[in-house]
Amino acid sequence: MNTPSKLQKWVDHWVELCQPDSIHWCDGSEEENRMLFQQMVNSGMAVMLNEKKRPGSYYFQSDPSDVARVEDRTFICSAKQEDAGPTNNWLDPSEMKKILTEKFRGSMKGRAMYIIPFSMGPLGSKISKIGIQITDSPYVVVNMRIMTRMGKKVTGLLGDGDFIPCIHSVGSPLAPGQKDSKWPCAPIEQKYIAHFPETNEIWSYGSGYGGNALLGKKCLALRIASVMAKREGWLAEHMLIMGITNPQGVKKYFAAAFPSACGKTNLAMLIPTIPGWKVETVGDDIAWMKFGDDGYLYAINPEAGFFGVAPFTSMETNPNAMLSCWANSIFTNTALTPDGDIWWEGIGTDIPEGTLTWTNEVFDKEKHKVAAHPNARFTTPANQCPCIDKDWENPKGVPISAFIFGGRRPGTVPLVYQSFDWNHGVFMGSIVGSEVTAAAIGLKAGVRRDPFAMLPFCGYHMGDYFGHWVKIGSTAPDKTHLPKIFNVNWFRKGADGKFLWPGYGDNIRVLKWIFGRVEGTADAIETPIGNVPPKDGIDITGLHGAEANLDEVLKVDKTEWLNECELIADHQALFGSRMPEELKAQFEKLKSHLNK
Ligand code: TSX
Ligand code: MN
Repeated sequence: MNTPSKLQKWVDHWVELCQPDSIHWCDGSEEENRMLFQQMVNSGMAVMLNEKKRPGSYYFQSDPSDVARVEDRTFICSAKQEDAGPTNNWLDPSEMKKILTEKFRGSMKGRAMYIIPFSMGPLGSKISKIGIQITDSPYVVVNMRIMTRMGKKVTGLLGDGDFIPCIHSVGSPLAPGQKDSKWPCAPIEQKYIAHFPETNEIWSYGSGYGGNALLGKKCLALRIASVMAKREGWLAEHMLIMGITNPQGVKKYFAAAFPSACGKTNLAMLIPTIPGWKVETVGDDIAWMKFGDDGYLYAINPEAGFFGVAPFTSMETNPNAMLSCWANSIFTNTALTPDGDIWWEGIGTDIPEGTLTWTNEVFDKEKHKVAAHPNARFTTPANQCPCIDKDWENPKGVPISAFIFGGRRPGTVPLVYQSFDWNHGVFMGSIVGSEVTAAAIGLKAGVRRDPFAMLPFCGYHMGDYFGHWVKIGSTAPDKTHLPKIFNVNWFRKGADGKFLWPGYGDNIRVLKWIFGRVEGTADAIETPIGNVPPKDGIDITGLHGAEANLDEVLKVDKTEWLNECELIADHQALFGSRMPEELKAQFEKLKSHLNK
């Protein structure tokens, strides 16, 4: 085969620097996949799960120091620091490349280098992007095979065209004869997840876990893509995409952004509790959106799998996720049962005697708080999801009718409200956040803002990001076809500290009102913060006792919102002169509504 020259030159450079023992061009085949798993089983990195319980599936335990994304070690290396903004770590690009070149020098000694051609988005879609990841981790290869379209079919499509270069090493070279560790990685202070937004490059060193290492996901599809999207006039967002069909058979698509721990994957795969309604999944994490020729905004899911948090996923909370990972899946940092299956807290069954914890000890409830790490993950192919949407791989994407924002707010924020207009909706997205307890984050308790759920994932200044959203609204080809914007809060609590809303499948009742608003059939009441449903606007048939809570969960309390405004003022100040005038004006309008 004639290897494309741009690609070959780039690979040659990294081979010379990293000095791997061997080079493997990934073709994405079954045989290659089997060979890699076999190799990892032989080395002790992987455990093959029981073929009868979990066919084609494997279990991994990471190093205890390498269990999550490392935000402190994640950098946006734009030429100017102010372009990275106050919420990103920054280092001068040439400075970063100098540091990392020395880290990568000889970093793959004793290991194989894998070259992974991958497409984010359906092959050949105009919205898709091709990346090439170099890595020395076979675990990364098998995960990328599930999470992206990977291998020979991508190389063929690429030709000598442009690709987004992604270089990755676990940063743990082997001396001759040195025995490998089970999960090689570098110490925390030597990890670097570096993005070069002006040249579309990703350099990741020292971690083998999730978003640090599977570079197509957070690094490419969000941080780099967000910058490309701003340059090119589209949107790369941290959003699920769901199809929703009413009993008359009318179907709409919604995209929704939530900070972590709000149950985004659960919402993407929701099973409605009102008869006749159907929810189908296009994606659970990332949406890339462009205007179509008809003036509607079309979304694709750039991923091909789900990399979901395992704990508290069960047949009760998310049967579709449980059924997705029945086979051909990878489990990382869950617990391992004696009969060769996986287990985690909240899976819905008692922990079997003799289960191994994620730290590979026999579980002892006196000694271990949990058996699975709270950030344990399943990696599973999207096409195994029972509720996958028939258009989930449509290269055109699906037309989005509504954006939904939300967070975990025990007070102040009603169950659902709609923005007055586009810019007001952008303002709503910009103030998204979850209330956290001091213990949870080791910091000040209170509302932790995560605008558009993009704070850890935006590759440029968040003030400019808000400006980009304003511009998408003002330059839309047909403003009447823009998605309507909503905010939801499943987590409001009563004076007794109990959740006021049942959540989960009953969230369809809220989605039904949103559906009706988009269709122009549902009523709303204007409040200072936006349009809320009238009490009879939320269908609570079959929900006993819910009527009593409905007033409280829908309530907009002026005093609470005036307090909220003080927090919003601090939040807006963070973005300084890059805060768009349009959003400052929205804030003034909110305060004047509340003071009327
Ligand atoms: O995912 C959640 N969703 C969205 C579902 C489509 N969770 C779990 C969040 C952590 C990942 C929820 N938790 C939701 C929710 O809508 N709501 C709640 C809060 C809640 C928890 C338990 C109950 C009710 C609400 N149970 C009973 O009242 C019996
Ligand atoms: Mn995410």
